[in-house]
Amino acid sequence: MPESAPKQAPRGVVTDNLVSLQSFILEEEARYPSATGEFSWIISAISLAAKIIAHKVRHVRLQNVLGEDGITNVQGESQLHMDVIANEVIMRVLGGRKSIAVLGSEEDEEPTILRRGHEGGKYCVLFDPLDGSSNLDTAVGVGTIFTILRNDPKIHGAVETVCQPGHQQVAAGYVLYGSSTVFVITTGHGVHMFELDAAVGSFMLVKRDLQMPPKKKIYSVNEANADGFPQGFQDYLKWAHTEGYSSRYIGSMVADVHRTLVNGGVFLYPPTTKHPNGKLRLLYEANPMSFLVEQAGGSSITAKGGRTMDIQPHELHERVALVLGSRDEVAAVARFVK
Ligand code: AHM
Ligand code: MG
Repeated sequence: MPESAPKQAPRGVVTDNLVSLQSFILEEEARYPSATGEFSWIISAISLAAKIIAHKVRHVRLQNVLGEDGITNVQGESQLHMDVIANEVIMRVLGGRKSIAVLGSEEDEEPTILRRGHEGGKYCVLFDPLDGSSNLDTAVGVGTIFTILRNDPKIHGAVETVCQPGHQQVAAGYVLYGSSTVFVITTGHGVHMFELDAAVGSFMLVKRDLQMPPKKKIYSVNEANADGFPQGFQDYLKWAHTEGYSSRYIGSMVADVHRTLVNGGVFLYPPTTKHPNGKLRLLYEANPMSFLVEQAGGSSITAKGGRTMDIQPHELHERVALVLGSRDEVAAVARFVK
């Protein structure tokens, strides 16, 4: 038999040692000699919450937690049992971390101050505990989105504290409870992906420094709303139809953005008749996803064409119309919406 060339691992697949999320974050922190380890405690809390939520999501029927809770949240949307459970899990797990100053959730009207700066509160964590939860009854992928901000001890109000533009994020990520459970994170040094090994109980590194393709003819949008989109978005879609684009839309942001991050393409939630300012929330949906996409080589703009992460927020639940994805695809949309 002729000697064949050694088999190459597929591009992007990690071939080095097994690394857990915990050790990866400790490694990252070691870049900063002054780091105290408090940040890695927060990530470890988020990963613990994610494991608990992943377990719940996988047993929603057996545990009889599908359906509505009978409560309407601040967005005017009825909360599902799983929204409430996921929120409580994250609140309880993060509540014990001594460096967290403020927690803010999609499910709660106001951010909660846990401790002030002089009591050791260094960071704020904002999150959407279970995005896309209305898809749970059809077993579609759902997710948790989070962002970590610094706490400025000079600012006293909780809302003012968390209303920071996206470019100030310290870290951001999401957990996708899909056919596998993946944890995707950036601390501003690339995007890294971990997969939950449920038997071991750890998120393990599967892709270091994920870079998204600069172009891919896929758009992801709720096209049924197209008649209510501003003209530029309608023109973009007409153009994309003539250019041979494919359409992929799950209706669960974490799943749609994850596909866009891995395969390339563009994800859009433009202004609609029902949501003239867009539907997605700036602080805990759009900004964390924009940070990840930019770190993976893509870009993220608003319906007005500016960088999403440069918007100065004014309230916790502020909405924004959003376009994010592969660099060239976002640029193609920008040509029409300007
Ligand atoms: P939610 O936070 O109430 O779950 O809503 C956000 C979800 C996103 O996951 C998804 O991108 C979007 O709503 C889908 O909206 P639509 O059904 O209007 O297309
Ligand atoms: Mg949401």
